[in-house]
Amino acid sequence: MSLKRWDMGIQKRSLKKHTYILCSVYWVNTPKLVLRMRPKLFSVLLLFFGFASADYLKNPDFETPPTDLPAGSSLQLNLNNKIPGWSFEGTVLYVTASEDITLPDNGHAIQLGPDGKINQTFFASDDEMEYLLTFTLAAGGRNCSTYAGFVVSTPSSKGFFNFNQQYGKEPWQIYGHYLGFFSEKMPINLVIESQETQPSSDSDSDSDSTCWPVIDSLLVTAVPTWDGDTSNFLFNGGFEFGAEFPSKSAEGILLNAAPNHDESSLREWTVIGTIRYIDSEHFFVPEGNAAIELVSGVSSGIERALRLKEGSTYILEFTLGDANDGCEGDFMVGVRAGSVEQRIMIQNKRTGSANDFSMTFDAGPDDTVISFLSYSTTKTKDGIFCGPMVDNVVLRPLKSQRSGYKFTLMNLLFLAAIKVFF
Ligand SMILES: [Ca+2]
Ligand SMILES: [Ca+2]
Repeated sequence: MSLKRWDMGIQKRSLKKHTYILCSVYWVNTPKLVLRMRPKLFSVLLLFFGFASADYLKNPDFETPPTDLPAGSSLQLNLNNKIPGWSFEGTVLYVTASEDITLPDNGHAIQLGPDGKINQTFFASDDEMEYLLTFTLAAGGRNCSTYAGFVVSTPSSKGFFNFNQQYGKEPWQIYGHYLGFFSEKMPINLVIESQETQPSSDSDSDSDSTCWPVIDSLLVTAVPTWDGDTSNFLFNGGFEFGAEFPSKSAEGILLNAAPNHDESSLREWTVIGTIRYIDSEHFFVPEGNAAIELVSGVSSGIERALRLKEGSTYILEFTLGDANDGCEGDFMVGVRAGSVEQRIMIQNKRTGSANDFSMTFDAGPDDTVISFLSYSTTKTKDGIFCGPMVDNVVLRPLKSQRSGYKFTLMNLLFLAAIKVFF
């Protein structure tokens, strides 16, 4: 009999225009024994789960122009116009990339003026899924003293966004947003409505210098719910589940504060302040396809509370470093696990480097809070906020980890002995 290979049992489930793959790992010769994936292997395998976006939205990039549109680069729509796939109200303009409005893919987009609103109803899949949105928000002009924003809402969620010069060099930014938990082909009304921000008290701005927001390239992603994995008590500790990265995501995806871990586009983590969701294609990511960067200075971070067995000892392992994005200065990161807190100084080598850390703690009677907070405010030489990178956060019982490694080692020795003698 063969004792030489792992067999990967793969279940492939197809949804309407949506496919994801579930993987499980078995040792071929011990069919009743399902070996737990080690966290690193688990994180890598998440890449193959492929929670891909489907074509939930029609005309998500507005490249199918409104009907009855005369020539021009920035046109206010009226009752004679229809935006394919979308309904609109109030002041809505169809804009073309120009010197005043820069878009990542050039092309066209929608600008929401005063009381401007667009909406589209899309249909959820049969299965119970979490829905996330990625979109591009562009500054609607130049020399703006204030940036009006917009509210993105569904029946289950609401988020306000406005352009913030502190988070990127480009005159556009990509944001992620949690839409809700839907199933059974539910109709979901996605509404995007402008909202003017109050000028700061020391600003002499008038209404002419308010730039109204431009929206483009909406991407809806369905993420399967996850029942957990005992090799890591922190689901999504590798940050592989989150808003989908568009191809032009060289500055990552900005994630605003999320009120709790359920309503977060960084699945299962509460977001504090603003963080940047970064991909391995454009940033240094120690493991897998994604990590996070704490970018809004002091108190920017992530948090997760969970119930652990009182009196038991746990180990929290994690990776901290720099994302190789031109950030200057060293980082101070506060890591909390229950009653234990450490402040860790990270030397920023500015080349994309990382170190692994761990800390042990005993669980108390209440929910245990795991958090990573930035205790430093750092910027690039261009004045763009940046900060420490976090990845590969693993929480598990200290005893299980030790016994798990012994178990694996004993099995390997046993198998080696069989191979030698038979
Ligand atoms: Ca477009
Ligand atoms: Ca990762």
